[in-house]
Amino acid sequence: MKNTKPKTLSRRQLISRAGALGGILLTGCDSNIYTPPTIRDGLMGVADVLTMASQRFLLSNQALVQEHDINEITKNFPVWNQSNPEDEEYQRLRRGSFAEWRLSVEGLVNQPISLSLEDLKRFPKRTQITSHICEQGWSAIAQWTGAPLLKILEAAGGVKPEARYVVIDAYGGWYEGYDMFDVVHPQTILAYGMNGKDLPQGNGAPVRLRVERHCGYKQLKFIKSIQVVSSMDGFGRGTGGLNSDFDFHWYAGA
Ligand SMILES: Nc1nc2c(c(=O)[nH]1)N[C@H]1C(S)=C(S)[C@@H](COP(=O)(O)O)O[C@H]1N2
Ligand SMILES: [Mo]
Repeated sequence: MKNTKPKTLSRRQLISRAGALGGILLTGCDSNIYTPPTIRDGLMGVADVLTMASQRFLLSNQALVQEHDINEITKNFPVWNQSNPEDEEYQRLRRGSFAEWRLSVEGLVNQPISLSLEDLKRFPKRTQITSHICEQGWSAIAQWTGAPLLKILEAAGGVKPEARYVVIDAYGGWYEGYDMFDVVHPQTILAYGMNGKDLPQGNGAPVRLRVERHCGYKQLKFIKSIQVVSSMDGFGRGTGGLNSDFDFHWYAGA
């Protein structure tokens, strides 16, 4: 993985370089607009800046969900639905303690990457204690530790201008689609830790998604790959997720 320092641009610079940009995306941005790590002097990808600036704008109005106290953590957090996908590849990786697990990040990113569990653990970490609310009538609180999804897309060189959704595939056949509001949300993490330990098998080892404004079924377990796409057409019924295909709402956030 490349490790490049983010640089900042003033709003004036950004506007002058992205001349065609209407005012709306910049409303609310201050002078420290973050630009993706692929952008360096003289190699300004206006499209990247636009995309990231608009993501920052999206981000600026997003509230965090409530985080709980460590003493509110639920003892015996349930293992729900799939607990150990039968998928042959998954079983092979599990026997090897996921040392050979690789997360591919592809589609509409500038530089597709493949990350091991160790790579993922080297990203800036976020730990959060949140409520998991299953649409099937239960809820529980746990502490999750992982890498922000936004940081992973940045490591893949940022997304292309036409990027609109992230589709995540899981071992065992589940998949889900997420829009950029959720993707860039600071509490959206690829979690490899739960309650201070490695993510247990039944709760999605080696890595699951936490997308905290959503119900249980969007908290995808046993993650296999990440794909950035411009449209959800062609996925299931075109609404973006196995559960959406079962008539759960694609967006059922709080
Ligand atoms: N791959 C995969 N992800 C999944 C599921 C699943 O069966 N397979 N179930 C979903 C549902 S409906 C819920 S409530 C949570 C359950 O997570 P848990 O087993 O950690 O309680 O995972 C979600 N993610
Ligand atoms: Mo659920």
